[in-house]
Amino acid sequence: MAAPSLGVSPGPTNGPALALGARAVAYNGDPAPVLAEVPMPFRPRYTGLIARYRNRIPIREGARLISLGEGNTPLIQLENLPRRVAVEAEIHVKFEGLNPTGSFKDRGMTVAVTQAVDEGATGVICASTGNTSASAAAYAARAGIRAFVLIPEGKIALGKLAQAMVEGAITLQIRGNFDDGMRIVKEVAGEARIAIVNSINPFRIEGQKTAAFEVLEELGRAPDYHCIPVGNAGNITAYWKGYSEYQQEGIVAHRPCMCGYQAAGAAPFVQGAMVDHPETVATAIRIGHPQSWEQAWAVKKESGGWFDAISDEEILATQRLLATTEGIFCEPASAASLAGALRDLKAGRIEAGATIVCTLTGHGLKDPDIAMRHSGDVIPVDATLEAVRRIILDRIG
Ligand code: AN7
Repeated sequence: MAAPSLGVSPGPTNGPALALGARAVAYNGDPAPVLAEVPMPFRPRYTGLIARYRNRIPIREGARLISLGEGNTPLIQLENLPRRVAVEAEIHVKFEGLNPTGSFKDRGMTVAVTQAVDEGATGVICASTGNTSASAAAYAARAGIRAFVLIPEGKIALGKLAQAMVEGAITLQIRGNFDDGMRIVKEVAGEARIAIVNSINPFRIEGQKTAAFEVLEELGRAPDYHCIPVGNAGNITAYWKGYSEYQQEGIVAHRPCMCGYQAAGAAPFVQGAMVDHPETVATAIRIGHPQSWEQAWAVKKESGGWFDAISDEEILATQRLLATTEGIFCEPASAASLAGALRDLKAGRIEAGATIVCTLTGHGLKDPDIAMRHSGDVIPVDATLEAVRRIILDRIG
């Protein structure tokens, strides 16, 4: 029997599965090669964090897992940026923008929605500055249940709004801010078989703690400092739970010092009191009444860490710096973690030589408008070789 003709000449290897250094095994009608004898580039399929951490997440055995392959995000060591700003430290960023819907919320949402479906809920509801609603909408769609999301009037990144709408969530834009929405969600949720999937849902925290597991597994130890943006303070609470579990089980010896950074106009943890009219360009963390208030103070105390405020200018400058020096595009709220780390390194509050992990909570593509407002302009040019060549040569000499 002749090999089927695909219109290409048969190469030394046939098919991508054998392409990685396997010796030529022409598959031209001869009996199939014995697979075990061929070095195979296969690996186990990654199917999301509940499957990965099955015995560490309190989901009933046999429950239907609602997953989009979340988690397993890269921990990227910064190579150029520390030198550029003259700080001496080993800085890694945990790029949570590479989750399925583009933010860390997916880690919590897979667990919260799995649990909700297992309990027989026919819908989920949340208040959101954007990312939670995008994630809730996606996981509800995956589960085949309804999502209701309450978002603030204006002040939501377009990408996040698009996600919620395209993913079929019933999207309510309330005349108020996130804190107003959160209050209403808590009141209304009791009236239907509908689960709240904000981070006050403990299953959200159970999912989000896995990011700390991944950091510890890849570094082989705890970082000295973990820097993280803080809005409702669910995520800082979750990381601390993850770090604490691995330490209590003796998998690692230490836990990091936790440093939480808020936008200056929305910084209740820095002021030590709730803020009634939060304002910041980082709309994700435009939150004045954090839901995990007590928990976050406990994290600060137990870890020996601190909270600090970052101005909008510093947030945007750091977002740009990270993008231009390392090619990593995070959303404004995420840049608060790195901005804080850099400032505290320069001030000596974090010692030179420290190992630091910064969580980049969301992807820059969520909110391109704001980032583009502060980047260079496009250059209009005639469609001629000479015009284009001149511009290139002017810039690379
Ligand atoms: C990119 O989506 O609260 O301190 O409603 O989207 O755990 O609240 C988003 C929060 C940081 C703060 N970075 O995390 C919501 C919402 C990004 C975020 C935070 C959020 P928490």
